[in-house]
Amino acid sequence: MNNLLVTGGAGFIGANFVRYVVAQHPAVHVTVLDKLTYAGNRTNLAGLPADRVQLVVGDIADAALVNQLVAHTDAVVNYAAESHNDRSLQDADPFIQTNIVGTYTLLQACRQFDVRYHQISTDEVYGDLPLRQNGVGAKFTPTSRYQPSSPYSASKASADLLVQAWVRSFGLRATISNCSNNYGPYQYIEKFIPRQITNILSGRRPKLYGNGANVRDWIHVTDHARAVWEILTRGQIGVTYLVGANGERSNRDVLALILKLMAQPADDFDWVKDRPGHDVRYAIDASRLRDELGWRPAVTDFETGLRQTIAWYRAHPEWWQGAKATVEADYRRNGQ
Ligand code: NAD
Ligand code: TDX
Repeated sequence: MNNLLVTGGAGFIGANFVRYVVAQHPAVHVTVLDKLTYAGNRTNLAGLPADRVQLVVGDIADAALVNQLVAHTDAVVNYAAESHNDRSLQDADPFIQTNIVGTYTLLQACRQFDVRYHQISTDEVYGDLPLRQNGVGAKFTPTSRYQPSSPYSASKASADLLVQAWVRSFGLRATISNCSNNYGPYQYIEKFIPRQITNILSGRRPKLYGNGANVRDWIHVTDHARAVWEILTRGQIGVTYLVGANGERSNRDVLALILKLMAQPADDFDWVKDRPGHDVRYAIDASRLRDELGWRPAVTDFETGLRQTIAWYRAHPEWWQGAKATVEADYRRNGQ
């Protein structure tokens, strides 16, 4: 596996994966195919050696371009997606086009050239879980039922089903990983954690949806990157791996920690309109990944990971300041 095609590699999780591969696997050359949408940023790949990483700006739904690139690669890892639930509620079109038609285009190319394929997916395809009662609650497993709630998660679920069908009907050598919420450097500032950090850094008040009780299962993005590498190189074809690090926290608790770490008063935030159809709780059972591939998260202390993430946004104002006013104006129009 010397030549990798990483689609969406100029986005948050994809860029962290590319950085991981360059640092840990010196024999591998990475071609990034990225459309550079509002969420893609070529500076996410800045400083990487030009002889190891090449960025091709283009669309995963462009069959001619995709075929040309896939013909010369050993494996494709597909991170490219429209990734934000709130946007999908405003306009689902790009989600259908990129997440479904784009995935289909990649699958057809990998089928034609017999190339190994890995689909990056989300725990959101399984819908949500009720809040824990007295600390007890179910988790998603690889056999959980698909019941997505939003246009975004429905488009990701659709893509997963296409991958499963291409494995079964055409013998495509593919795997899928469904990961929980990622945090870390290079995450676009529309997302919960970087939005609150950059709100504080720019003199705005953090915003909490609904009653803040919704639970997300946080994993550091570098642990996700290592999990994907293990699955890509040692995973069983046709199998789905769930990726998570036992990081369940309510949004209220995450915000409280951000406020504490940034030395702000505990009540210095606004309650805003809830997200329609807001998933209540996600939780991942990653036993298969742990037992079969021996994966373990390295960042097990959320407070340490969050402190480092805050430090990164503080140290890189030039990375986020240009987009901040527009992102917040869009949210304000929506009552959020
Ligand atoms: P992101 O929005 O930060 O990055 C997405 C990248 O894909 C951007 O660089 C964008 O330019 C690119 N892209 C979009 N449409 C494209 C197209 N048609 N052709 C080529 N490139 C295109 O998203 P992210 O948070 O890094 O998520 C990456 C993947 O991981 C997505 O598939 C997402 O569903 C999945 N995922 C995300 C999380 C999370 O917590 N963020 C959790 C689980 C799974
Ligand atoms: O300002 C906010 N206030 C707030 O309370 C924002 C932006 C979000 N929230 C809440 C909504 C969610 O309960 O925080 C939680 C996290 O929100 P997002 O960052 O939008 O993430 P989520 O909807 O959970 O989806 C994320 O994880 C799964 C990624 O964006 C998806 O791409 C991934 O599939």
